[in-house]
Amino acid sequence: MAILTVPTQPIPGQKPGTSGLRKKVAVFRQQHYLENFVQSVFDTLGDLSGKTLVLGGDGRFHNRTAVHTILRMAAANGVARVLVGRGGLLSTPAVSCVIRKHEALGGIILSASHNPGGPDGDFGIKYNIGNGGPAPEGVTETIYQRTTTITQYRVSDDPDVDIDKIGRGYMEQMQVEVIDPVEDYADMLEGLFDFDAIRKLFAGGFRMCFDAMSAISGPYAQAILEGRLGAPAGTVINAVPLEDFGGHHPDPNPVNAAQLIELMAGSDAPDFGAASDGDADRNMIVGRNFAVTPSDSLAILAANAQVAPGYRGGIAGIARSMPTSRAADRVAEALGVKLYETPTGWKYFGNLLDAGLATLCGEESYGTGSNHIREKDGVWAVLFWLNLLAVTGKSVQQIVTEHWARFGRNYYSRHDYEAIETHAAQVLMDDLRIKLSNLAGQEMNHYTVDFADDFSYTDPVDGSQSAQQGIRIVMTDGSRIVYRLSGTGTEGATLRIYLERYEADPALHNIPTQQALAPLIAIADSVASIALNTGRSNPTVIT
Ligand code: VG1
Ligand code: CO
Repeated sequence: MAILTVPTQPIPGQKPGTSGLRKKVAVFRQQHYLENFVQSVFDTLGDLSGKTLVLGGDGRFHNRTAVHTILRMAAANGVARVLVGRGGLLSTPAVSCVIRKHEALGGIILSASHNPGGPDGDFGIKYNIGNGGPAPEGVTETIYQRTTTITQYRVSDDPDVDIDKIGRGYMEQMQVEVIDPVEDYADMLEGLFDFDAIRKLFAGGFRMCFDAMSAISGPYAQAILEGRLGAPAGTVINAVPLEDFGGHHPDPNPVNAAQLIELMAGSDAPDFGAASDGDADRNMIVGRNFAVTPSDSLAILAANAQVAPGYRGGIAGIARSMPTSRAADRVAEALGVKLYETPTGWKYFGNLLDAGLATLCGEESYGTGSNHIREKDGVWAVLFWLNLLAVTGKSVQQIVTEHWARFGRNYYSRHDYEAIETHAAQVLMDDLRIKLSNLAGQEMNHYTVDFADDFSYTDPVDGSQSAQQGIRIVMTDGSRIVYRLSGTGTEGATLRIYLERYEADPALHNIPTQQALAPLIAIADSVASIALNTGRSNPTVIT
């Protein structure tokens, strides 16, 4: 059949953010919008003959349409083979796994991750490179530049391959292989964790609740927890992926996963609770009436990594995003390994993992992962915790409080001001930048500012630099306030304020978090004149 060349024009604003290009569904449905971006990806990749790509998404509204469009374009652009998840579905960590296992050139992920979905919600697209991880800034910038000069795209008019049936079909010369979305991924996890120990745990009556939030982690969690590990049916709730996530916000934090938090606080609470986001790369860990702070989770997994067969040989290093608490730093020190501090976004971990410098990585935004793939991985983190619970026989709360007793506690919270006016947010950040140089040495609320700066990062592997990655005010006792603007939102701007205070004394480890951080919260408010600049007196989300 025919390969058509369709004339088009650049569409402004196709610049990928923290994690790919995210826009309202209505924007993606504009004529040529998706096509322009996809063609720009293909043009950036160059000669695609003989190459394999992986394709799948989190099943949100527009996923299926986009999968078919991309297949038609891939066929017209000379791609040799595409591995597509059945139904067009693949979680973000599964794409990473499949790229690596099948040595693909890269993959395209259709997801706006933790953003809401549905016809009025968000859609997104992201390109991952051959190591399985998000394209680094150099690549996304080239793709973006291409979107500003594009004049045409190529598309085949061959009939669609049935993506709901495992098997092979052809479009033009391109082979389309429809794969089981779960199998490769589940096999990989089985090699990392002590499935026998976890199976025994469940057989002994241990109860858990995994809230898939009507998103793509459902089929994975069911196949692994209820299938391979023998957890009772019903362990996974909201297990069926829905195009609009049931109208919920598929972001696993105590605010959005309220159903799970309520269950875990009840008198009949299971032993263990967990939740994952839209594309299954985030995780929230909850004990009985006890939510684990993601920064603590990273530190705890690092401190106990040897319980899992995949990490028995020890870890080479730990990497965390700058705003993530320094709990992991203390573990790295105790283990005698290096701690890397990167800008926000998983793409910055790729080089560290590839070079063998870091084994575990984490972000405060409910993201944890390791060198097993190049994305953060929600189900992986849950299995790591299950492995830890199975081996120690302790409760979640006991594990966390014992960790604090040994290393001290990093009280931690993030305050988000969502959908504020873009200009106001920019003014706030600009004002802060101007103030920075005068802050060192100032005393505020019994704290003394040690230094204040705008975080910039030089990648230790390839020397690439990233500036303006978050304004931080660091106190002489190590407490920190960090300000950044979100790079994943689709409405106005979102200001994130990250707050951290270290407390060594176990007698002081049970203060409610917001209370423990109150003096820092007050400083953060006054230094940035939040109310004045944003017109808001309170954050919209506190994690
Ligand atoms: C947020 C988080 C960041 C995470 C990113 C993608 O970015 O802060 O830690 O890597 O989302 O996660 P931002 O720029 O909005 O702060 V996901 O699960 O949405 O791919
Ligand atoms: Co996600």
